[in-house]
Order: sequence, then C-alpha cells, then structure tokens
Amino acid sequence: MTKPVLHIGNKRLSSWSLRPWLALRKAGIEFTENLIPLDQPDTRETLKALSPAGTVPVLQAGALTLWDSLAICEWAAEQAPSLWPSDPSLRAHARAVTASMHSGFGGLRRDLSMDLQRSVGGTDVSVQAWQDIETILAMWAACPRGGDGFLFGQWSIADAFYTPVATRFRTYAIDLPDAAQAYVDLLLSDTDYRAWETAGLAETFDAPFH
Ligand SMILES: N[C@@H](CCC(=O)N[C@@H](CS)C(=O)NCC(=O)O)C(=O)O
Repeated sequence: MTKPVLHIGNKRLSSWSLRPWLALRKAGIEFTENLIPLDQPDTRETLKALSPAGTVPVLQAGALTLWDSLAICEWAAEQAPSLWPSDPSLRAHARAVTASMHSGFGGLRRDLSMDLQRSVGGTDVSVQAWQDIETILAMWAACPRGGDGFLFGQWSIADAFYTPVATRFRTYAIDLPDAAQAYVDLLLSDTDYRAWETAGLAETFDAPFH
C-alpha cells in the first residue's frame, strides 16, 4: 500500500505542521513527508491544489485528504489509540486542553510566533500574549502529569499541540514556574522533536510574511 503523504510547511516556522508530524511519528505510522516552502510566489497555488483550505499541514492517505492538524491527529489516533489517554475522563480532559490550543491563544500566536532560528531574550510581551501564557500555565498545572512527565502521563496529542508553545517559551525567554519549565525541557528534549528542530535550524528559505 502507498504510504500516506504529509505535506508540511517550513520546519523552522510551521507550528501547525509540527503537531501531526509528531503524532504520526509517535503512532509509528510510516509516511512520506513533502515540505512546501511558505511565502513563495507559488505557495498559494500549490496549497490550493492540495486542499480547499489552502493551508499546511495536509495529509493524503489513499482517496482521503485531510487539511487540519487536529483532524490528522485524530486520524492517526484511530489507528494508534494510545495517542490519547485510555481513561475516558482523562481523554476528554486531554481533548479540552488540545482544543484550547487549536482554537485559541491568538495573542500568543500573533505576538510570539514560532521561529526555531530566533532567540529573543527580554521581549516585551503584549497583554494578550501574557493572558494566553497565564491560561496555558493554569491548564498545564491542572493536568495530572505523573508517569513520563507529559500532560497526561504518557505522551499524547495534547503534548503535540504544546510542543510549538514550548519552542516559543524558549525563543522569547519566558520566565516559567519550575514545573512548567521542566515540562518545556521534556518536550524540547524529545527525540522526534529534536529531529524536526535539526531540520528546521538548517533551513534557508526566505519567508518574509511569517
Ligand atoms: N486549522 C489549520 C490551520 C493551518 C494553518 O494556518 N497553516 C498555515 C501555516 S503554519 C498556512 O498554511 N498558511 C498559508 C500560507 O502561509 O500560505 C490546521 O490546524 O492545520
């Protein structure tokens, strides 16, 4: 059978692409990766040819085309249920934490965008971004942790969604409580994340709008 193809944006910049890429790796699903450089003259045309959304990530698996990072993670979890906690209440909690990232935190996204090649100490953080950071820290603190130290013990899709946040906290030198910093360090030392980061640091694409 042909392997699914995951179309992604620049590893340096595309926080949305990082999430399903991690989930597919953690699920042990073999896939082919196709990187579409963002902000190029033909980017929009290329993305629109792939899906109606015109965004990355996009997963193509046989006749199926999925253009949303959470939908792709859910597709992976159908095959690898361990991507979510096994306990129904914890699974519901993990979905709430994940959905909060998927649909919210606009201040953080806008003002502290992911850029693996930047290191910006002492940034003036906007009020909206600070409010998002406080909310994220409160959500993390309310997760059970334990086990391997991930939000729900074992690595889950919730951790995929907060790995790009961890990179932002490092890039913008956000001062964090010890437990939150330990979680950030855990996410950023993950072997799969490190493979993504190594590639992102080596990229030389010009992406003026990101
Ligand atoms: N809801 C989508 C959002 C994806 C998204 O906004 N992707 C950005 C890049 S990280 C994009 O493709 N933008 C189009 C462009 O830059 O041309 C998802 O979860 O996958």
